[in-house]
Amino acid sequence: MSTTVAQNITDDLRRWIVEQAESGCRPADVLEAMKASGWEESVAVAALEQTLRQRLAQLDEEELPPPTEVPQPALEGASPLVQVGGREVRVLTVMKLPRVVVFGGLLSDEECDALIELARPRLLRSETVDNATGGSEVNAARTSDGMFFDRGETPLIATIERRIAELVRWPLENGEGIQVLRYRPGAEYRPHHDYFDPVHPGTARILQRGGQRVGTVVMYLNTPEGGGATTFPEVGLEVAPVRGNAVFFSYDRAHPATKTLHGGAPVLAGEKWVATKWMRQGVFT
Ligand code: PD2
Ligand code: ZN
Repeated sequence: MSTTVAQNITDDLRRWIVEQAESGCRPADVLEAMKASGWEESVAVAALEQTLRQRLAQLDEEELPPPTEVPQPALEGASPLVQVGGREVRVLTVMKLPRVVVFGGLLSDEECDALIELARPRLLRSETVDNATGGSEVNAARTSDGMFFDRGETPLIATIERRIAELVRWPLENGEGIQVLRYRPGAEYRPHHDYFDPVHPGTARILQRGGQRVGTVVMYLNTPEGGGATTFPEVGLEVAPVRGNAVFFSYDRAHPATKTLHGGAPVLAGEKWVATKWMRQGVFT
């Protein structure tokens, strides 16, 4: 005959379990100690699991920086079409975490071609941020050529900037100048986050010009013959680069919990041209 004695998981027991775990004791050894002091195994296992899971969730919360406001496309309606600046843009894919929205037809073919021709004579080997100083450096992780337009530099640039600001409901003044990148066959942009990592010594200087980045729009200016998807490796998402389409993603804190790690997969054939608009928390100066 077996008797079941109700065994209560008290706050003291929870505290003891956390202490043991945090002093390096393995869960299996904590379990053995609990059994040795009279705990029924299934009750002890449940107490251990529940307590350690709660503690992990608590630590995660404590370590996350607070969320900030981010650009938000107007997707409240049932329609897969949004009207921006007199243009009908298609909503192709929507994801919550990471926050990703893929748009079809954000740019016309003529706008794509015009951007490429404006950028072409000004291309230089792309640089990435030098984490130590906040300056920029040539980097093997990004084997493309690129250039920046000033905000509002030409009527076409100004039109596209107004369209993006309306699409994602974020002030035009918070946008960095549009960057155009050209990838040749074999070129890629290895996975990275677009926000500036707060632990890097150079970040404070970068943040003086409008705070953190909170959103990105990558616009595809051509359709490469092979490869060149924008990838989100943590969630297995690949956005096909199709001329005129764009991928938007936002990150409400400078933290990997946003799951916005993303890259440009190697171009396998032909060239890939993109234009990127990054958005800051405040006015970009
Ligand atoms: O060209 C891309 O697909 C790509 C991928 C990752 C662009 C960027 N990041 C970027 O411009 O930040
Ligand atoms: Zn990026």
